[in-house]
Parts: sequence; C-alpha cells; structure tokens
Amino acid sequence: MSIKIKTFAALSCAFALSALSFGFAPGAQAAGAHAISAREAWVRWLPNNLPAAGYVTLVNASDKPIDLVDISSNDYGDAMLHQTVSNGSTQKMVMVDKLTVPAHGQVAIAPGGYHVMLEDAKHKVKPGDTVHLTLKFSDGETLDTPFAVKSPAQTK
Ligand SMILES: [Cu+2]
Repeated sequence: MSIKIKTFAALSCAFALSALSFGFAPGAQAAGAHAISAREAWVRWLPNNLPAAGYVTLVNASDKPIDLVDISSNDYGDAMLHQTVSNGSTQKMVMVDKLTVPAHGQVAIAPGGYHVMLEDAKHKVKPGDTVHLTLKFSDGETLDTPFAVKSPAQTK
C-alpha cells in the first residue's frame, strides 16, 4: 500500500455506502497466538469486474496500540485500505496508509467508513467463495485472513 493519496468518484463504493450497517455478530477468531485477531471478515462482491470491498473487524488483545500497515492478497492484484469521506453532498474515497487498532480495543473496517478496495481479481471470484487477504501490522505480525465472498445485497 503506497502512501500517496488518491481520490475517486464514489463509483463502486456507492454500493458499499448504500447499506450503512454497523452490526457485527460475534465471529470466529482467525488466529490464536497473535495480538491482533480478525473477525467478521467478508467481501462484498460486485459484478462485471467492478472492484470489491473487503470488511473486517480487528481486535487487539495487547496493551499497546498496533497499526495495520499493509494489505496484500494472492486473489487480487490490488488491495488498498480506503476511507469514505463526506464533503457536503459528495463522497470520495481516500487512501489510508495505516489504521490504528487501540490497545485492548478494536476497529471496524465496515460499510460507511473504511473498506479494503479489492481490484484486479487474479481468478474468477463469486459469492460463496473464500478469498484470503494478508494483513501486516506494525508489530511485525501478519495475519492471513479468510474473507467470505457475499453478494452485493449483503450488508454484513
Ligand atoms: Cu475504495
């Protein structure tokens, strides 16, 4: 993930914004030994090779803040953390170079706020599939996280 800032017209993100759901049911832990665990990881798939949006809640079990500093995937050519920013009547996506997970806290990458923009799928991806994102953190840990691919109608 580069630190340059790009803005986009909110094309495919309009789908993400259409459902402002912040509800997260308790989910399975992705990894045990890590300070950071990921839960409720899913991708809102879009047709016609439009970029997909990845969502996940990151939980920090340690007593220090930890930053999410990089995202990559073997399933997509490009995986970037974006934030949706409102500016009056328009909404734009802005590149985010890091996201802090507070000590003994959590942060939600969720519709209406942050999303992982997934572009350039390396193979056919469809709802019902599982894709993997590798999340890298400032404490040196990496988390290989399975994301459930869901249809555009899904909100969580
Ligand atoms: Cu985006």
